[in-house]
Amino acid sequence: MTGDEVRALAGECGFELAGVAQAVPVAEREWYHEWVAAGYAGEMRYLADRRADVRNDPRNLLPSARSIVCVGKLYNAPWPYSTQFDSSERAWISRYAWGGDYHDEMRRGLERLDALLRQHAGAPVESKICVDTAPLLERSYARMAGLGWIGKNTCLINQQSGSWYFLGELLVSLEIAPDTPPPGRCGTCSRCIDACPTQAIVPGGPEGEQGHTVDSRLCISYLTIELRGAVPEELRTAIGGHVFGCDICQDVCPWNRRASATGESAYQPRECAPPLEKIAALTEEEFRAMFHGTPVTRARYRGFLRNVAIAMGNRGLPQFRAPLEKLAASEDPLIAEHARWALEQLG
Ligand code: B12
Ligand code: SF4
Ligand code: SF4
Repeated sequence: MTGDEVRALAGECGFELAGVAQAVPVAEREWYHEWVAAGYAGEMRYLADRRADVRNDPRNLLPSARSIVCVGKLYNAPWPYSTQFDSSERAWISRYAWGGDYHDEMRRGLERLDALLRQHAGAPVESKICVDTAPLLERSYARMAGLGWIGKNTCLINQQSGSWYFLGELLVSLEIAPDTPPPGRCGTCSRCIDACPTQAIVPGGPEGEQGHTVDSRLCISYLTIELRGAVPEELRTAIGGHVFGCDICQDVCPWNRRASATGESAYQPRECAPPLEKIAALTEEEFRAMFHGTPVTRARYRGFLRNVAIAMGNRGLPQFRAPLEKLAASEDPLIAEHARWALEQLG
């Protein structure tokens, strides 16, 4: 079977990008451990526990694996970039979370691809599907499979269509000719580094101090999605109106200027900039109903209200005083403390 045949089958399953990498360790696996040792994973324990070593070799996930079919699913929608958006009354949700949760949708597509590959191979095949949560260096294998290069913002960027892609993999026991990784095309550009509000893109990477990496502890995406406790005070102002995730380092990337957009119903956006007063008043049930089936639920109710309080403090409108006073009276000390901080910002 050839890479082109795999790409044709992946296209039938709705994946815009596909390629093949060998199921062997990648050279930069060492860097992953240095990244964790430097503390850059913050409190994301799933990156640092026993699963860290599983990442060294994809055969730890499927011992018979010979090839990794890597796919990319475009999620961009023809709505504005956060850097073009200006409304003090509204919050901002990052692009990947505007529609339904991608994990289930990607898995369904990969199950179809698995079935097609089996038919095509005409022989018994062992396989394993991975999407995001598996201990696999997804960006590394996607690069090896020719899907794109790793930008200074650490995202996988495709030369033709940008970086608004979810990644997924099908580990298979089939031997398929691997694709070739493309060259890096960032050149002397440093827009993402300059635009990051928290200076989270720091020197480092498999190529040493000349390269770039993300210190999650500073990244708004981590602070608003993954961090469960208090957001360090010195970082709160830079979060601006973000209440879930951040896209600034991709919004400013020249390779996303002409990024393609998806027309598929499963990835259609529902909500990108909800009014802050509305989301500050949500009960837990209303929060679940509003964001049901979207990635936003990952922040959990209390984390979300913590983020909303920060965003209100940063937007600074006088009409936020009353809703913030309500949040400051919350029984949850996390929400109450962030709301008190926000009230101080209103002056
Ligand atoms: C933990 C995690 C995060 C953390 C840490 C991010 C980070 N940059 O490391 C936080 C919470 C901050 C985060 C944020 C986001 N994430 Co995230 N995240 C992950 C997760 C679960 C693990 C990533 C990881 O291992 N990080 C550790 C570092 C060391 O690894 P890495 O960045 O993957 O880098 C490896 C390679 O790229 C390679 N490499 C790095 N630099 C270079 C340079 C060269 C020259 C070469 C050759 C190789 C190379 O070496 C590294 C391994 O040692 C992956 C899913 C997965 N299983 O991989 C999704 C994933 C990376 N996230 C994804 C997305 C969409 C996001 C956000 C856009 C979400 C948002 N809007 O808020 C942001 C983007 C922020 C950013 N600039 O990275 C997508 C990325 C898609 C893409 N096009 O790249 C992934 C792949 C999920 C998926 N299945 O689609 N994420
Ligand atoms: S996602 Fe936002 S905070 Fe994180 S590195 Fe990119 S610009 Fe910086
Ligand atoms: S903004 Fe520039 S440096 Fe950053 S990823 Fe895009 S091309 Fe590379």
